Amino acid sequence: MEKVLITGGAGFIGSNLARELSEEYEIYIVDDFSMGNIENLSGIPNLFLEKASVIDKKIMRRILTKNQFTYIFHLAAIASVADSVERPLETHLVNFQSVLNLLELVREKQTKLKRLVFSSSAAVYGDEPTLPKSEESVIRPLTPYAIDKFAAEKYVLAYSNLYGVPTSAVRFFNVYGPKQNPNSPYSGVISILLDRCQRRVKGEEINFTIFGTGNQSRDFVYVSDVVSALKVVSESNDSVGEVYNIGTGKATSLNELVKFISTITNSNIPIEYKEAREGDIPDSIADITKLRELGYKGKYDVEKGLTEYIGSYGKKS
Ligand code: UD2
Repeated sequence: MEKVLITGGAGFIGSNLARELSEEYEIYIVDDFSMGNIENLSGIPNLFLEKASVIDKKIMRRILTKNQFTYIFHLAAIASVADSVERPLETHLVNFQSVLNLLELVREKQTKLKRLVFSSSAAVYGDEPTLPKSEESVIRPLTPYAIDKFAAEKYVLAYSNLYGVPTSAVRFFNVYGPKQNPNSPYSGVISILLDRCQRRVKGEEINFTIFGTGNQSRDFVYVSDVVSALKVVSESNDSVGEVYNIGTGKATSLNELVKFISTITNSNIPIEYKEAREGDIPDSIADITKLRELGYKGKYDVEKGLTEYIGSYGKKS
């Protein structure tokens, strides 16, 4: 069986990708379980798990020396923007240094690789207000997280031009779905809201906090669509050395989300409004023309995605 390496594979997006690819490949995961969870991987066949940080050079060298991978998905990251503002040095090691280290190992050791896909973020667009964001839009990274993602993305694509390492990068918009960890205040807003609604239904006295007016909107993309997009990007010959937005092309406001999720879970969740978070952008929408040109077709609008996600909690009203 051919092999796939997924860094951050015990996390939200990585574990969904691992499950999908495990039907066809042996899956190697490197994850330090800082946000990931072993339960995310339950029942996945053909799995080799290394509990380690991607900044551990020795372990990464061993894995990339002992195995030849067909695909590598670098999803490991400290995904909290706020954390990167608090601890720029530590997050830089994970969000940037690990990427360069991986690229060097791949250049040296991997001879059968069909693609390395790096997960970047819509954060690279920053607060420049023109919408929707295409891959050619102005880049204005404002935080250590966004700067690291952009720099890493550039390195990843340069390795394709300079050394012939087959690479691609993707910029995730707001991904949601099963296995997303709701336990940090900077977890995806949908995972937090759904967690609060479920706990409310179970009788907890709990609110949901909206930072700002709730009119802010995001391009929320369901994780199953993200997994198909990752497959399309990794398998296409045209995507070598290229970067792609992964979103839906439609935005939904926070207020609309609350209304929909509160109704479908029957939770009537009380809302508390607080001041907007510093640096919060009003709206975000992806232009996904470039991704569609590779043959990608999203299957989930936000209603369909939320309905499936809520159903997967086994709590459909
Ligand atoms: C997303 C990414 C972030 C970065 C950024 C780039 C996630 C989880 N985060 O941040 O890593 O790439 O995009 O633009 O995908 N909110 C509440 N209540 C809560 C939590 C959030 O009102 O309990 C608000 C928050 O202030 C924001 C919106 O909900 O206006 C979405 O928040 P988020 O943290 O899910 O995602 P975002 O777009 O800030």
